Amino acid sequence: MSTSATEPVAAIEPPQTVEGWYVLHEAFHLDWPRWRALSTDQRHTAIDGLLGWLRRDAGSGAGDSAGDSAAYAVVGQKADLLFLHYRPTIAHLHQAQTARQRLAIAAYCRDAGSFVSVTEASLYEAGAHARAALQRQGLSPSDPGYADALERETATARRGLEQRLRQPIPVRSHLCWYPMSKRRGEQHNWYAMTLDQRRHLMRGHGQLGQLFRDQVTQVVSGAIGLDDWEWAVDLHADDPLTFKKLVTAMRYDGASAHYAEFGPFWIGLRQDDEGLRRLLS
Ligand code: 76R
Repeated sequence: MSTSATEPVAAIEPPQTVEGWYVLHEAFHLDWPRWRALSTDQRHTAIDGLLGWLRRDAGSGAGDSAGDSAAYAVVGQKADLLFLHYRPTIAHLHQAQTARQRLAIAAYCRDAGSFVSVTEASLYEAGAHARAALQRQGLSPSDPGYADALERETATARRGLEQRLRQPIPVRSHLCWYPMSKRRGEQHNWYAMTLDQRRHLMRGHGQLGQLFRDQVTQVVSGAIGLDDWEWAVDLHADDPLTFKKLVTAMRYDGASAHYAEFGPFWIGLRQDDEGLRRLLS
């Protein structure tokens, strides 16, 4: 019996993945009239508190302070400020969130949305090599111990990726982030394709992406089971036109053309301490 891309088949397997930092995007509107009504001193004290939180919480040291945090001014009316946090655990993200809620400036901020995810790389290629090696050894996916053997075969690839998934937030002046999911339609269902079919599409995706490697740093974080979309896509670039060019190119590529569903797009300008001071003073 032949199987089409839309028929569920027994051999459907999720890709193996490697995870790194947990990620929180959180956005806020500032209540400008009330904020401006504060005295200059009160405002400066509140800004110092905000900068202290970003710095204290943004150390890329070990233990509780491991990870990174960055602030962005949001362009458009979706929000005024966006904070991006990388942390070792969900509990650490929550810690950053509750510390922010206790800041003086929090009394002037209104929630404008959040997203929880974890940096992720899928092992489509390394997984395929590993499967082929196991097949040569006479192992089949139904054998006991297959999952462990697969894990061992991909160990080197995993170690390489684990480091890449725990980098600081890329220092580029512009951020474009959006949530996305893979389609589960009647005609096009990402989750009903075989691993090989998806690997083929992801190879094309990766090759296209590589053309933009110098201009954009892409951070994909997985959110299945964590939030309302399946991934967060973060693109960091110095020239915002690159976002339009890259996302347009992707729209014409098989993986996105047939299978991508998009949430709202957010554009932010990265703010250092001075930038935040200027913005809020
Ligand atoms: O990580 C790698 O370098 C390997 C190749 C690669 C993977 C596995 C890769 C490369 N991506 C991967 C996974 Mn991507 N990516 C997006 C979007 O707007 C759209 O149409 C889609 C949003 C963009 C713009 C983009 C850019 N990528 C993924 C996944 C997970 C899918 C899964 O596991 O099923 C998603 C949702 C996703 C979405 N991708 C690249 C880029 C760019 C620029 C690259 C090249 C990066 C580089 O080589 O440095």
